[in-house]
Amino acid sequence: MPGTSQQETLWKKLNEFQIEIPSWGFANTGTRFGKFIQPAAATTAEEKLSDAGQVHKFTGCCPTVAVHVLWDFPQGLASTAQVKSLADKYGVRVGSINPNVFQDQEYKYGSLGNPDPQIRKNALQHILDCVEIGKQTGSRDVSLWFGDGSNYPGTANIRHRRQWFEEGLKETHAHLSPQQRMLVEYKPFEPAFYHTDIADWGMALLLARAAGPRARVLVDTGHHYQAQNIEQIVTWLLSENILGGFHFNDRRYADDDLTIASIDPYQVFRIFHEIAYFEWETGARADIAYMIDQSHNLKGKIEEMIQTAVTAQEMYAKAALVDHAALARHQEKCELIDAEECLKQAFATDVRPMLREWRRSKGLAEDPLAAFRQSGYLERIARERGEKNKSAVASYA
Ligand code: PSV
Ligand code: MN
Repeated sequence: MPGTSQQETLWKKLNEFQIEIPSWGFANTGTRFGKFIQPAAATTAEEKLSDAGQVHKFTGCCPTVAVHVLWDFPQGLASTAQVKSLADKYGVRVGSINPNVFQDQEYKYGSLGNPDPQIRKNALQHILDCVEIGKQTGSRDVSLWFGDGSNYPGTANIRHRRQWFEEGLKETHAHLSPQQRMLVEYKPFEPAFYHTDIADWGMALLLARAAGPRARVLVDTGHHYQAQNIEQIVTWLLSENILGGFHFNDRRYADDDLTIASIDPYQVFRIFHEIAYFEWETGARADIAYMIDQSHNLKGKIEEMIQTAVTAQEMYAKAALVDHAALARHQEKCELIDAEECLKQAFATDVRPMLREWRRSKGLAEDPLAAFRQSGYLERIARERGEKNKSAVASYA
């Protein structure tokens, strides 16, 4: 058990920290230039949930799985009971519900922002089905991302589309149960390359406010322009009490969906630090859904997910070590070097021994990745799924 008060704080933080993993992180994915198929990749919702169960079993901090309805619910709403019982079977719970209104042909010119009222209605109906799925699975969040936008100047009425979004999101909010929330995710470009209907945190905030009190903003770390100060956005959303959740991933160029902290660990640390500092100052727990949104194209999918969860814990733990009282004093007096050193000191601390101790106390393996590798699960699923995945290559070629 931890002795000093700093250790106790850290322990408490680790007990609280959970991060949701996405079902789509276990499936074969790629870029628009092609997919590299892995023999162990999950090919069904059941396989995704089984893999997610392994991640939670070895890390102890990933009890929920975000689902993408079009990809994981073959019969839509009618698949709900089955997906829920599969999650139970593999020791996880269904987490945030992600509607998919970007893939079908009818969404070529948009979903809730489409000039065709019938297509807007269809998109809304799918989202409302997702709200219903969330009620049945007991999930709190319906997580909304839209590919809507346009590719060429002058081709879309941006004001009308904003209005249609406001209407669709208000309608969605009206169907939420008191336990549910809706999260509005923003993204500046891709798949649309001229304008995106919900391009940044300001637009997401205004739409969430218009929708109603249980709407919040979702920050996907990959959805910003280069050099944007994401932790500042986080502090503003916290101050406005409208930060609902994160999609964590890292990137070097655009929305690369790389492993969390693989390119810029200090960035994730700074985000966690601003949240911890807010909590220290206000005495309130920030009610935030931490989620991963990564595309595991080249690394082994389950291994990358375990690496991700462990790294997220490390960054979260480092941020918990910042001496907030000292930082506040140094900021007050504009003692720049001392203030900055408060962050650097915490960031430089090796929290891994402490994490090993925390895992031991929970009956978990000290090294989740090594324990998973020793379990034989990967070899087994590669054998079982190998043929199916081979034919995926054939059908792709
Ligand atoms: C879009 O880039 C996004 O970040 C949204 O969250 C989607 O739901 C997810 O990726 C998966 O495509
Ligand atoms: Mn995302």
